[in-house]
Amino acid sequence: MAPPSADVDTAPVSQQLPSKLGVVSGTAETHVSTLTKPLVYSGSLDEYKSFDVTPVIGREYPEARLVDILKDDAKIKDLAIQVSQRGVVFFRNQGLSVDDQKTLGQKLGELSGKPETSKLHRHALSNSKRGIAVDENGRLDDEISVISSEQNRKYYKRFTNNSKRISSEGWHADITFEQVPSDYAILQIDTLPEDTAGGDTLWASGYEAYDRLSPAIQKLAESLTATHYQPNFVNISKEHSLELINEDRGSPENTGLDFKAVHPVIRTNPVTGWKSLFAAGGQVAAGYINDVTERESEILKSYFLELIASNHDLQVRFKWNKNDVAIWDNRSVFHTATNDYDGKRQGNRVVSIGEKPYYDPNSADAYITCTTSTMPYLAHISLVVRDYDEAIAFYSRLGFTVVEDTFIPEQQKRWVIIQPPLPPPQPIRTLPVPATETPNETVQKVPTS
Ligand SMILES: O=C(O)CCC(=O)C(=O)O
Ligand SMILES: [Fe+2]
Repeated sequence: MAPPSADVDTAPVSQQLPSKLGVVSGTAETHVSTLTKPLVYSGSLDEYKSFDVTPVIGREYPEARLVDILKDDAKIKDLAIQVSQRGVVFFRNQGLSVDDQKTLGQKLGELSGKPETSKLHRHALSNSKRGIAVDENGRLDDEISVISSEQNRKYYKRFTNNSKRISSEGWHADITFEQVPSDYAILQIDTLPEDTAGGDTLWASGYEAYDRLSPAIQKLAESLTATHYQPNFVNISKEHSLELINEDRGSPENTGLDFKAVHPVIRTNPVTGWKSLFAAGGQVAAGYINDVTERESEILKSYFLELIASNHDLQVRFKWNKNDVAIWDNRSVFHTATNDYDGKRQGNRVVSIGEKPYYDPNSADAYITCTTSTMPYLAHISLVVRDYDEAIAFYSRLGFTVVEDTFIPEQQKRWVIIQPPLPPPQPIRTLPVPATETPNETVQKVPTS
């Protein structure tokens, strides 16, 4: 691994102002989202029963059928928005066919603005060459990565029985070593270990992890990029004499056997417009934060991993039944498998390629967007009047009282505040107000000009 260096003269991402979502000024407009603003959910999925699995992350549709949603592009688009907002969405007992799973994977991205050149990912290692059938007819398909306990135990040390040292090492987002990585992933588990619990999957919110950074560290992180690196595939291919897919892995840019890519540490999700921590977990374990010292890189990586692994209140844990489906947004959540069972567990995963990751300084903090998208309370209303005294007389007849009437000499203006006769209306709010804040300024302002 090339060590990070404080001497490398690279302009921080935040200094390269985007002119359109994902377009950095002066660069070619390739592999960028076609969206010019975040998408708004239309409500088309409200006909299905659903619930938030935790306040921060995860929604479950316990009864909806994905084959029905697939018939309606408006619903697929709304599903993409739900997945991007909630991070991961669960559907029970689907039995989705391979073709339907692939169509859904491609359409989720297409209908939410992914570039035309982005298709479904072909995994360099977990592809048809490993000879695992994706259906009961023995079909082999490069656009499905089979998630197989047997394959994991064969190739990855982390999945061997004696490897449960620090399981938080498993947190990752999929295929971020690609130049153009994933937007959405769909996993359907069809085989579970018999007569035993185990094999749950956990997801953690990158939006919330970003939000837990102090403003000063947020600013620092927003100015940084990271090198994502996955050396395992080449090592495994040498050790087991395996051929890897080395070209066009779902985007013309996803080529070669480097498995190394530079992406912003904080990433904007074009569908929500929210900022998310992106450089954390397995994808940067062998990589590094750029433009800082090696030690600083290690400290930052370890703190970012701690944020997602140690905060159980930004995680959701899913217990699979046969043919359950999870759909997640690889731009804004991390996930990890749980290696706590001995039997066979298997499923099909479709990974869609999205846009080239970017950071837009004008994008929003998910917490602020979610908590202020409705007005917390109303303090003042300005009224335009012809004459102050005439207006005061009029509103006095209606029972208003004057609470302030001052002349501001610097502005040569009169400042008049009147209050309605009734007890102050209850503030309209969606959040508890800190104890120091008094929410009863329900006065009316008469304009000062
Ligand atoms: O096996 C699991 O639970 C998740 C595996 C995984 O990382 C994936 O499907 O991307
Ligand atoms: Fe994964």
